This record gives sequence, structure tokens and C-alpha cells, in this order.
Amino acid sequence: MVLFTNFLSVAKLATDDYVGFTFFVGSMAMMAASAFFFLSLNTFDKKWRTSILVSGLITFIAAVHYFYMRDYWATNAESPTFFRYVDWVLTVPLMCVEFYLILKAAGAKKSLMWRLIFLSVVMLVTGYIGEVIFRDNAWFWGLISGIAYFVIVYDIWLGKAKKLAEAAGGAVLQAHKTLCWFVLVGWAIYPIGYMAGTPGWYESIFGGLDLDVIYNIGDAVNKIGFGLVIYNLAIQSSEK
Ligand SMILES: *C/C=C(C)/C=C/C=C(C)/C=C/C1=C(C)CCCC1(C)C
Repeated sequence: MVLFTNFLSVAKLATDDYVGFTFFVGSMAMMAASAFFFLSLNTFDKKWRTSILVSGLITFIAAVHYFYMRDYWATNAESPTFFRYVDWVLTVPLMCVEFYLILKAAGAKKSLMWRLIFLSVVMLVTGYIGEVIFRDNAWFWGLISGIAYFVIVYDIWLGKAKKLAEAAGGAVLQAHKTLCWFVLVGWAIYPIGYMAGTPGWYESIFGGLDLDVIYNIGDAVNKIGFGLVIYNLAIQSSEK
């Protein structure tokens, strides 16, 4: 009975609670996007199905975490930092897998995938250390995280991934380029949220912004956007 009433009780959401609001809208958007990707699965050639499946998994994992984060926020009025980073450490490596999957036909090796996954995990673990464990030195851990981020940007924009995309040409090259822009511009939203939410010399620049609202906007743009780029690529390549 306790379980039942707990399940039915929903914490109140204040009209000026933008964090709670974006958690709520975020969970719905991630759910809807997952349904969209999963249900479209059978309309594509076999070779694109894994990519679409991964797109759906990314938004689905995020949807589940958003339900928890919305609840955590509503109950404790505190950033759900732990759930946030668990979500990222599962979904960001999957985004790296997407790069590998679309470049596989052009000869991408697993080592490229593992390199991107490794860099993304370094980026996220150091970010977590700065946000939670050594907050007083958040700038330092943010810097290490930022370096890992820039190596990812370098790899996909100018490194091996770029050469493979050029070898593939056509719709794959186009999709690769769009994903590169997501990583350069869309992922840059996160360091802004980090600076808004941790102490440091940058406090006066981003002080008025809310870390969770910024992270939530970043997640919606990047997770759903990434999936749609892959979806578009699969449509274009399946028609021919
Ligand atoms: C779906 C979630 C995504 C795409 C999350 C991406 C997160 C980042 C690109 C985070 C980057 C960070 C830095 C570059 C420096 C400061 C610490 C982080 C972890 C916020």
C-alpha cells in the first residue's frame, strides 16, 4: 500500500521552477523520440538498423534518467548530479559508436571507436570529479575534461574519422559533417553549464544561469538532434 501511494503521489511543480519544467519536458521529448526511432526501425535497409537502434537507445536511456532526475529535483531541490553523469557515461559513448557505425562501410576500425569512447569517458569522469569531489578545483578538472573534449573534436573534424568520411562521400560525408557540428557547437553547451554551476574565476560571467537548465537544453538538442541526423542518413541511403 505504501508503495502504491508513493507511486501515485507526484511532487508539486512551481510555475517558476524552470529546472523542474525542463526535466519534465525533457523526459517527454526523450520518450517521444525513442518511440519514433524504435517504430521506424523496420522501414530501413538492414545495414542502417543498428544505427537507428542506437539512436533510440540513447534517447531511451536519457528518458529513464530524466524520470529519476525530475523526481530527485522535485523531492530534494538539489541537482541530480549522480544520475546526470550515469546518463552521460552511458549515452555519450553510444554517440561515439554512431560515428563508428556510419563510417564502418568506409573501413573504420574498432580502434577508432574505442579511442573516441575512451576520450569521452575521460571527459566525463574528470567533469564529475570537478563537479562533485574536488569542487574547489573545478577549473582544473574542467580543463582536463576540456582537453579530452578537444581531442574528440580534432579526431572527428580533422583526424582519421574525417578521412574515412571523405572516402565514403555522399550522404555519409554530409551526415558526418552535421554530427561534427553537433559536437563542436552542441556539446559546447555543457562546459557553459559546468561553469555556471561550479565555483571559479568564471563565476561572474555565467553566475546568473542555471546548470541544470543548460544541461537539459544541451541534452535535448544533442541526443534528439544526433538521432535525427542518423535517421535522415538512413532514409536517404535506403531509398536508393
Ligand atoms: C547526451 C549527453 C551529452 C552529449 C553530454 C555531453 C557532455 C559534455 C560534452 C561535457 C563536457 C564537459 C566539459 C568539456 C568540461 C567541463 C565538464 C563537462 C563534463 C561538463
